Amino acid sequence: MKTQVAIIGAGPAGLLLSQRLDLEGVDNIVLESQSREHVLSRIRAGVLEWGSVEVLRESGVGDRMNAEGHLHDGTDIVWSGTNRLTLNTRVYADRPMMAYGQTNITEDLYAARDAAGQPIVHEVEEVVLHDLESTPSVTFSKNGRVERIDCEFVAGCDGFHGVSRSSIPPTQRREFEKVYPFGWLGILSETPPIDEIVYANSERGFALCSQRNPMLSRYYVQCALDTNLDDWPDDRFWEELKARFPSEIADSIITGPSIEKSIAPLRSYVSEPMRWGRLFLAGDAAHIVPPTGAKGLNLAISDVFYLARALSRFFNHHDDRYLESYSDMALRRVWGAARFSWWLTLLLHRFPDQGPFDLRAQEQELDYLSTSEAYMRSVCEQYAGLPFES
Ligand code: FAS
Ligand code: PHB
Repeated sequence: MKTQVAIIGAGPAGLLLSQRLDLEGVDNIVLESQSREHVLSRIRAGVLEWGSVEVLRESGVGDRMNAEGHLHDGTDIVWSGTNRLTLNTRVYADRPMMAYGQTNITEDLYAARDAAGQPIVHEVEEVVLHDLESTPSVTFSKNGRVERIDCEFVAGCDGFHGVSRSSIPPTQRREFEKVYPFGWLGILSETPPIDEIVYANSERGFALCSQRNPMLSRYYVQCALDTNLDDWPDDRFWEELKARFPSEIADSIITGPSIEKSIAPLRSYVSEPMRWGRLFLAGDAAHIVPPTGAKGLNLAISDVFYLARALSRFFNHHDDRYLESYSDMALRRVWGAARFSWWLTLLLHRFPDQGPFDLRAQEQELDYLSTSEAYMRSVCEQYAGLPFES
C-alpha cells in the first residue's frame, strides 16, 4: 500500500486529521489497533473550547454538535460550604464553552470518514514505524498477514500507550511528568443533568457535575488510586457525590442507575519534541493533562489543526514552513494548557500531604478569584482556550 500520510490511531486526533487532510486532497490511511466498536465504547471528555467547536465545524463534522451540543456561558466552582463563583468565559473571554461528548465527536468523525470512503484498518497488530528520518514506511499485521504502507509522513495519533512516541530514540526525547496521588471515579447515568457544570473543592475531596445531553449526566468524585470499583455501588457514589456539594446543588442532583463507571488516574505529561524526522505526534501520543481543566481532547484538536495545516501546505504549496515550526508551535499551546490544568488540579483537589496552611491558601485563592476581575479574566481566557497561532 502507498499513501502520502500514514495515521496511527483512530481516536479523535487520528480521525480528525484524516478528515482535514482528505478535505485538502491529501491522501491518508488510518491504522487502529482496536475494533471500531471498542473505540466508540470509550467514555471520555465532555467540554469543548470554542476554538475546538470552530475546527470541528470547518472540518464538516459540526452539524450534530450544533443540534445536540449544549452551550455554556461558564462553569461554576463551589468551596468551603456555600461559596460559589462562575468562570464566565462569555463575559471575561468573549466566548462560551460547548458541552458535547468525545464519544459523539468520534461517531461524527467516523460517519464523515465512511461517507468519504476513507480506509481505516481496524484491529491491526505489531505496528512498526520504519526509516522515519528518510523515506518512512509502516508495517503491521492484520489477520495474520504482514502488510506494509509506504508513505511520505507518519502521524502518531496513537495515544499515551501507542508506539509512535517510543519510535523516537530516547536520546532525542525530553519527558516531563507529574503523577497525582489520586484518580477520578466517574459515572454516566441516563438522568437529567443539573443545569451548570460545577466543580467542588470540598473537605471530602474534589467532585464534578457535568453532562452529555438533556438525558445523560456525567459525574466524578476524587478517589484514592487503589480504589476498587466493586466497593462503589451506585448508592454509595450518589451519597458521596452529594456530600461534596452544598445542599442547593446536592438536592437538585437526580440519581439513577449508572450505565458506565470507571476510574481515571491523573497525570501531567509532555514529551518533546513532537516531531522527529518525518514522524509528527498529535494528541495524547505527545501529552497528557489531568482532566480538571477539560483540556485533553481540546489539545488533540489544536495539535491536529496545526498538523493538518502544515501537511496540506507542504503537499499543495510545496511550503514546509509549518512543518518546520509544528513542534514548537504545538508545544507552546500544550504547555499553556498543561500548566493551567496542573494549577487548577492543585486548587481544587485535596492532597494527602496538605496541612492547614495549604487548605487555607486554597480557600484564599478561591476567595481572591471570586473578587478580582483581573484574576478572573486571566483564568477565564485560559479555561476558554488560548487562541491558535497563525
Ligand atoms: P486516544 O487515546 O483517544 O486515541 C488513540 C487511539 O490509538 C486509540 O483508539 C487506540 O486504540 C489507538 N492505538 C493505540 N496504540 C496503537 C497502535 N500501536 N496501533 C494503532 N492504533 C493504536 N479529556 C478531557 O478533556 N476531559 C475528560 O473528562 C477526559 N476524560 C478522560 C478519561 C480517560 C479514562 C482517559 C484515558 C482520557 C480522558 N481524557 C479527557 C483525555 C482524552 O479525552 C484524550 O485527550 C483524547 O482521547 C485524546 O485523543 P487522541 O490523542 O486521539 O488519543
Ligand atoms: C466532562 O464532562 O467529562 C468533564 C467536564 C469538565 C472537566 C472534565 C470532564 O474539567
